[in-house]
Amino acid sequence: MDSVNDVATKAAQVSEAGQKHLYPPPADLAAAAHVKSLDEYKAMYRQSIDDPETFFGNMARQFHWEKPFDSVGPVYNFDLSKGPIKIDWFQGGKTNICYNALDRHVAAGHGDDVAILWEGNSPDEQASHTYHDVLDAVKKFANVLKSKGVRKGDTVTLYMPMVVELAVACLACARIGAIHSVVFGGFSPEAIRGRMADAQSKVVVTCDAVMRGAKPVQLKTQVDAALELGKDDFTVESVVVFRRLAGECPMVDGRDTWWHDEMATVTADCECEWVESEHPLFMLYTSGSTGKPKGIVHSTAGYMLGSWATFKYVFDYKPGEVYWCTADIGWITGHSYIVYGPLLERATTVMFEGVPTYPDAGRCWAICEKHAVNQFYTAPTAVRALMKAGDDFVTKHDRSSLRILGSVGEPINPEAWRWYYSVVGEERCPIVDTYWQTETGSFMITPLPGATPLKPGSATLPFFGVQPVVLDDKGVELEGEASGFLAIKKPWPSASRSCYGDHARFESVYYSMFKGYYVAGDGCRRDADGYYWITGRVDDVINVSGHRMGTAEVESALVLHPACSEAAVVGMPHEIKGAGIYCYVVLKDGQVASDELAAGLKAIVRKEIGPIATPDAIQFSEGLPKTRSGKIMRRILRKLAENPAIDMAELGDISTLADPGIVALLKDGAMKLA
Ligand code: 6R9
Repeated sequence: MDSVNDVATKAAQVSEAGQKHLYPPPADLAAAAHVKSLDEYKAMYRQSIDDPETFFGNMARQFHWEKPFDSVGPVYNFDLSKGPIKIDWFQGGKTNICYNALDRHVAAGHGDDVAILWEGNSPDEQASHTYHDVLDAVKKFANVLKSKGVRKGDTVTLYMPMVVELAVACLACARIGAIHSVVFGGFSPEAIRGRMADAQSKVVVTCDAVMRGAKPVQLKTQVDAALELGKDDFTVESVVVFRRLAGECPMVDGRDTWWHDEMATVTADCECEWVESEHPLFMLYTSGSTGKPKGIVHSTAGYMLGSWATFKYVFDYKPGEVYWCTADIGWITGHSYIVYGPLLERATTVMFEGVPTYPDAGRCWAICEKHAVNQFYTAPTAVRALMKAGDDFVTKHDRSSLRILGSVGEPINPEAWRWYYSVVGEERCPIVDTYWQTETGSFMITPLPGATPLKPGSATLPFFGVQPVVLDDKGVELEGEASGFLAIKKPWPSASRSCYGDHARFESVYYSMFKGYYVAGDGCRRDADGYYWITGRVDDVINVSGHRMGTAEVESALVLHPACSEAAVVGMPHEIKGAGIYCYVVLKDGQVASDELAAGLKAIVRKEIGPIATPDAIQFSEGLPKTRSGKIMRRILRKLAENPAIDMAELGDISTLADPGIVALLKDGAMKLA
């Protein structure tokens, strides 16, 4: 864990760079926005905190409740010393999120509105799916799941690319009260196996293969390998395979069936299963600073409220607009802001199968032009990569439909912010820099485009119902301008409820550091205007291209290599990815460092976790900087990876190391590598 001093230094750098200008909301946009001024935001925010019963109660009543809730809540305990952590919203209610995302709109006469605009990897492949079409497919697939024995409360693993069928499968699970666990399509068989062993799902939905840019990606063979690896840990009875490419695809008799064959045997009649407000909707695995990824569990009603409200207000969505989030549904951003949030608001949501650089770096802007996209939401890493490709790729496409731009995944550096704002958005479109996490389910700190003056690099102010605080090293709340740990004081509707099958872990990771608070794992600074500046993770999590990578996971993979005795992994600055993965490796006796060995170590990480975890640098070293009690001093490794030329004096106190001499050796090695 970083100290508050580290956070303060980072905070000073971040805000100094971005705070010079204030960007007020464009007047015409504000005049027509859902929230039209900072004062209006402040009044709504106040009510959301002082009277959640009325504020969230009114919002929630626009949904269909099979059984109305008795009270809004929240009933909660954030204080471990007072018993188990518990969060409970909309008690006594029964509803179904699939019904609210689809049936409700069709019943109201909007069945012909476009729900999903799918854009294929190749620019000449696209499809438009109405609410009616999606509902029909969801009912059928829900029947397929039922025919495979899936019942309320069962888990279903989805390992799929960005095809409409992935959204259909999620909603079909929700329809029957099953819990979906989407595993990102880039994860390795080992990573799939771990997630499946934890979730114990009997049914897996996957796809034969998909093209990503010019590259085919095999999915079914990865699933097969995962099932083989995990055959002693779990039993999978059915694998349903969606056919995307026409190539060879091995199928196991009695276990594997084709999506299209299954869909041909079922009817499109399928009633919703009405579930309690707190019924788990899905789990999604995310990396932490220790141990294996944890299955973050989200509830039905609270998540429904949170994903919908944030979508509507932050993207200022109006009927008929076309909204596009470039994330993959394998991450939380895709869950909340491609599938649930937009569909609950009856939006048209674009789903893109390909990559932003195929066939060229103008693809995103070509899609914006083709579908007349109004809201475009992406990650700083993509902005930086596209910025590098040059302005011509942007300016040759018509972007006049764009109204609002969004950013998520990591702090956006002011340079990328300004390019996004002036070149992509022609200084016309507010940028909503949305700070949130897998665990929070929906936006926590974010501007409202018609209300909040922007400061490049700041996620600005809390969303309705969110009470952020800045804590010092001892967990004391700091007032006014302050730097420290970002924590949340009261529950918001879409807060995660548990780690799947391990509530004790949930409590210890998020609620044990400071009693009475949810601790996010990020450092932040609050400025004199009350704006929040996120400074990045304060734990052993690296944010690579906006994706969370636990250093412990990468280390566990490295030590599986027969030549590796010990490894320590830290983040390093990376121009495009934001952070890269820097590995210090100590070899076993008799092993000799070489480029081949470095390549072998990289390969084992790819195999164990997936290509997103590929190390950017491997430094062989004699040893690691350890305290006398054997704890690795990562602070030193981080500083060296950041700047190999760093002055020894700037490394801080190294006198508590068992062997202070190791630091000079490490520095030497780092210089050679750089
Ligand atoms: C949604 C998502 C969460 C971590 C989070 C923080 C970083 C996300 C950010 C941001 C600064 C933003 N993060 N959005 N940092 N500004 N707008 O990314 O979820 O994958 O769980 O990552 O990402 O460090 O703690 P997840």
